[in-house]
Amino acid sequence: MSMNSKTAIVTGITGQDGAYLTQLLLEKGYKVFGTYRRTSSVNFWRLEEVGALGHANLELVEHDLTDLGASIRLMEEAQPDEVYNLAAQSFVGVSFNQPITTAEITGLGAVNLLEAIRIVNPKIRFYQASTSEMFGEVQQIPQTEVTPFYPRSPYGVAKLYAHWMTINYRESYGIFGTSGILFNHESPLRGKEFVTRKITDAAARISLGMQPVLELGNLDAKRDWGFAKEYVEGMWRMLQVDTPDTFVLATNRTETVRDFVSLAFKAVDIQLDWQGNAETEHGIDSRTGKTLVQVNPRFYRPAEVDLLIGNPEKATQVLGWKPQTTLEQLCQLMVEADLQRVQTGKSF
Ligand code: NDP
Ligand code: GDR
Repeated sequence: MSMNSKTAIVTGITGQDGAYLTQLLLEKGYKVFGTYRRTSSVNFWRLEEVGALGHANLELVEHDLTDLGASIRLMEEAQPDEVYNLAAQSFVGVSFNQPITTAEITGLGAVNLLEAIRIVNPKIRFYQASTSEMFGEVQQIPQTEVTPFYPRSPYGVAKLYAHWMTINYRESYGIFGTSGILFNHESPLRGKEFVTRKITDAAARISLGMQPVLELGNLDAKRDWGFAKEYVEGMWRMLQVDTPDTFVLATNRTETVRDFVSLAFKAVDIQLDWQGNAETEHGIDSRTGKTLVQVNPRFYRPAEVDLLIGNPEKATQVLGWKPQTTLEQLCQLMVEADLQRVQTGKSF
């Protein structure tokens, strides 16, 4: 017997958040239509990792966010109560080289779904995956739901457009459009191009003698990093309250990329000493004197977001949501997962 007869669409089901949210919704008894885009080889390893692949209540549907007709048919076919729009060209670095694609997927893609909802059934509740990247250049800290936006990348600009369109559909058509402004959230399911997972994977490989050195870009960037599994719970809670709104999810703690590197190496018993600065900076193994981390300007971005730190007080008060996992615990669990993967020859 199902505990819940609700149906949800999750776009971007092959991504980090898509996997955790699907796991959560299935546990709650939802029927889930998970959308993925066609690729030459399937990409369901995260769904497999969370035990969702093959679940009787999970239907995988091929869908590209840039196709309005497909979005309308998706709503008609699934008849969902809730839509979680997690699909995006989500990598900030790439958005500088692919600004148009990013605008089409990350910006207009959300509007395709909103239009489909407006046409098929305006009662469908919609969650938009907004981002702390919309704050960009620091205007005030900690950032909250009322902090002015100043995005610093084509990704941030595209997300800001989708964010405002969600609010506009809420105000214009009474659609339950909610936007979660989520600060960075990480996990062992994070893609390896993002900095935390790049670091934990490298720490594991370096400690096992399988990689000589880790190359990174800006070590001074400060981020507010939380645990993804807790953040998808916040997304779900946002659609269970009576009124659509905007919520920040964050930990209210910020650390530099350099700090995260030190934590990850500590998790494999390597103490790093930092020497040099800017492009010459490098992290040295305090026992052997070997350089294990170095800066490569190839990973710098044309414009950077220097400092993010969010205040999740509204989410705590209205949704009862609070982050639980510390950065130390998060880093430790990511490093452990990567050590295990590397030792068992898994490449994801
Ligand atoms: P991922 O990069 O892990 O996942 C993105 C998903 O979008 C993937 O499933 C990807 O498919 C899919 N996708 C990309 N392009 C298209 C397209 N044209 N049509 C359909 N699907 C597409 O991101 P996360 O899970 O980390 O993040 C989820 C969402 O939350 C994203 O929108 C992200 O921008 C946003 N966000 C993330 C934060 C974070 O810290 N993780 C913080 C704030 C916001 P494929 O696997 O085929 O590439
Ligand atoms: P971000 O995440 O841009 O915050 O976007 P990312 O992990 O890519 O970068 C975080 C910070 O680390 C610096 N950095 C590097 N980044 C990467 N990827 N690779 C490097 O080698 C490297 N060296 C230093 C970056 O310059 C940056 O300052 C993520 C994504 O999940 C978005 O989709 C989401 O919206 C935001 O988080 C919140």
